[in-house]
Amino acid sequence: PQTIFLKDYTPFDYIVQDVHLTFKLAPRATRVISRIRFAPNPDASDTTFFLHGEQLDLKWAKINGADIAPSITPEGLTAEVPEGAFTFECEVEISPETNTALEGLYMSGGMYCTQCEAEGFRKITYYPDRPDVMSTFTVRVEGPHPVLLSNGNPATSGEHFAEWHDPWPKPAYLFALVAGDLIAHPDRFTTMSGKDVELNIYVRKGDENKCAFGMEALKKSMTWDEKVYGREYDLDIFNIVAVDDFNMGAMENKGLNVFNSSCVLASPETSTDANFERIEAIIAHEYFHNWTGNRITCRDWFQLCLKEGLTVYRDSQFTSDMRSASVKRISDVIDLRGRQFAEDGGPLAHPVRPDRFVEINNFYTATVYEKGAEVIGMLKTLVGDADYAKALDLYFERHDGDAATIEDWLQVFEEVTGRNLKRFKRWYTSAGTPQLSVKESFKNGRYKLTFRQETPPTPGQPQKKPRVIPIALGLLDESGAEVLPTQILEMDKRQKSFKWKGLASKPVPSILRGFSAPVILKRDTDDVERAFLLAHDTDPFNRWEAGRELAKSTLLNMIENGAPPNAGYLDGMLAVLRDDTLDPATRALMLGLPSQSELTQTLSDKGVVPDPQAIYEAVQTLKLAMAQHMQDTLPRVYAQCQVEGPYSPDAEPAGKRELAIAALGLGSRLDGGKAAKEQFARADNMTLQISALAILLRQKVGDAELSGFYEQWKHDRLVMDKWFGLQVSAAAPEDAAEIADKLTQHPDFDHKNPNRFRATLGALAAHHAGFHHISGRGYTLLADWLITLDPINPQTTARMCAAFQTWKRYDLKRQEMILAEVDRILAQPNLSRDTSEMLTRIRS
Ligand code: HT7
Ligand code: ZN
Repeated sequence: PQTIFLKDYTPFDYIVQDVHLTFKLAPRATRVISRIRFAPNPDASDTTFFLHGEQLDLKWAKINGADIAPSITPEGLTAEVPEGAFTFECEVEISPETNTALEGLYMSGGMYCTQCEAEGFRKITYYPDRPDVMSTFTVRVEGPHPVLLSNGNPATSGEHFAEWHDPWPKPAYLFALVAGDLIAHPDRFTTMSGKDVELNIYVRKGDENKCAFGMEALKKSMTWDEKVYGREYDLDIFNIVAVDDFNMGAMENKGLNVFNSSCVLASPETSTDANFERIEAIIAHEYFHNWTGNRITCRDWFQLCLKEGLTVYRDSQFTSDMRSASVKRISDVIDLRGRQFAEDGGPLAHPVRPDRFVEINNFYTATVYEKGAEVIGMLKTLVGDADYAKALDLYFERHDGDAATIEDWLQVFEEVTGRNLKRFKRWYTSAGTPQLSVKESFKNGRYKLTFRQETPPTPGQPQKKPRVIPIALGLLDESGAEVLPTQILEMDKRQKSFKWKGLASKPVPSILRGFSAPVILKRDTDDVERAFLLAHDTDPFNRWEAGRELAKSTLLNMIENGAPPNAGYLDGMLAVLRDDTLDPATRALMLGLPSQSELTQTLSDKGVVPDPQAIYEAVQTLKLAMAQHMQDTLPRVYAQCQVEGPYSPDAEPAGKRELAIAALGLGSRLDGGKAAKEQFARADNMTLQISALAILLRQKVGDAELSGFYEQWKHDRLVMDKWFGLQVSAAAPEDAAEIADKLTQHPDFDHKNPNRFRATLGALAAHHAGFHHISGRGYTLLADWLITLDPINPQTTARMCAAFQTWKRYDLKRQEMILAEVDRILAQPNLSRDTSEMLTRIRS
């Protein structure tokens, strides 16, 4: 397979002036008729007329009304064209019903829908399917379906047809079409300039009572983007459609966002608090793309972080404003360390802006998205809020309608601030997580901190240059009072010292407040200082971080030295549990332990080969010790956190439920699940119901509740995904693969549905001790299913291959077992480009 390089970028030889498409829908024989006006691109050096096109059955093609006989390859079409402007027309036939890859035009639950990012439009018709080719689209959809949708504003419609016109030039990856027997949940929004916009969430019959929350989230997002970024919506209508079969979360097609139904449908009975929060964030994310992604798009797919990093950053600002900023920050960092650090530290490491790819779908990664957002957060920290706002205004003004690059993005910051961002740019071009070590000294009232940065080699990048790291720092005195409020240190060299004088005593530093940079902080410290920061730090993130570090050091000591749980940690957590000045959500986060895969990473960074079973057992032992230590307080906290009145997914009641559930989970280790059974029996919302069920399954006392849950919810696809996933994630390590295996034989298991596949096999891959159980059954089962799925859905298969990326951390036996499975998959005939690229990189 061919590798595409950033350095080889050249513009397309033609400009697309406008596009007219007609779709005559039929499940196995949809006809797509296109009329596209091209003109030579004055910026191009060549005049080859090549249009992408894959799996299309070409019926005829014309240029300026005359038949042509283009040459066709599996990748596209080449034709002789006249000089100057011309009109290209063609008709192709495609088969949506048999399109199981869920890319291009496909069918899901009887409806037609599309997914064109990144390169799916070429499966719909012949076209220059690249993001820098932008054009207006007029689309006619013909079919017997009550709802016929496309991008832009509705034009004419009649019996069995509808026409849409999108006045905003867009790349083909933002094209969308939906047709089906759908129900609208309608609403309206008045924009800041007084424009009235029609809003709809379209769903399958039966789901109409699950749209209200998503609609509120959409309106909040529209208001927020006006207030915070000055961005107004720009069409007469904004439609969202829920689809059951979808490879990712959602897609920001212009004026017609398509959502995985799990990311938009919500009701108290069927969705958890976490589901509600995620839905709100994803609706915001896709809506925010209207400016960061759609109005300003990417020149090429190497610039993906330009839209994704910025939009993730914007959606995290939104969630911080709607909910608790510190809780959001802590949750984001947990996620970043769990997913992105693992990627950055292994064979799949790549820069935030990659410089090569085989299959672009493999680069929708935590590095591009989440680290891409962190880079923007750092930029804002360095330049300050006011200059960030000015730079964004300039970015929108200068690049509206453009297909832009990271260079364009950094240029506006350079112009607004007068800074040279050459060194900062390394965050975009260099892979790997920097390790930031720090040494301190104190003498005669003078305090010095010396930082040193080192980034380990990553594939293709053996040497790393130093980057600009903003370090948010505060200093506390021995009483816990802040002697230096937060300030930003700019670490722009490999090694740099910062000094303060006139201090009465040696301060305790609070470094990297708010996790001001995505680095691994390495500091010789002890549990006494961690406990001090846990008790006193004024920065909520670092207070949580101190507790986390304490938990880690306790667990590592248990794992490596067989030590008992650390009494200081248990006391610290008891104090947290009792601390009514801390909001419940923060307390719940503080009581959480580092994930087993995070502990694995820490151990392997220290050169210790991790034993997944030993890690699992240490975590269980510590949780039991916590329960015993907190025995008297847990029931009181549980009782205090009961929420009265009707269910609300807002942050405050959700935080209370979270703490109640944490208390219940610990308490159940002592009461054999009695209180959890009671909660399950009286639960009137999914958060309480499924959390109780999870606790019971972990205690192996939940068989009756599990069957009751199935009977109650077997009609609901999204709740059944939870039922599948939970049984695997709550299993003991030795049972996880067997339970997953059995579930794949359940009549409700459908491997073609990505949600169900991920719920079951994704849960196995995420069950650290279960997946890495020494029997190797987890590896084999996952590989079997990846082999089955690859010919059906390469994108979802390839994404799940990432489960194998950490193989180098483990002992030789596990390494051999993993590699044997990787090789078994690689040996399959006709393996997709997606899966083969992922596994080849993982193996390297
Ligand atoms: N921009 C979208 C990314 C995407 C995608 C979504 C659904 C299915 C396949 C996809 N490939 C790429 C989603 C987003 O980041 O908002
Ligand atoms: Zn996005």
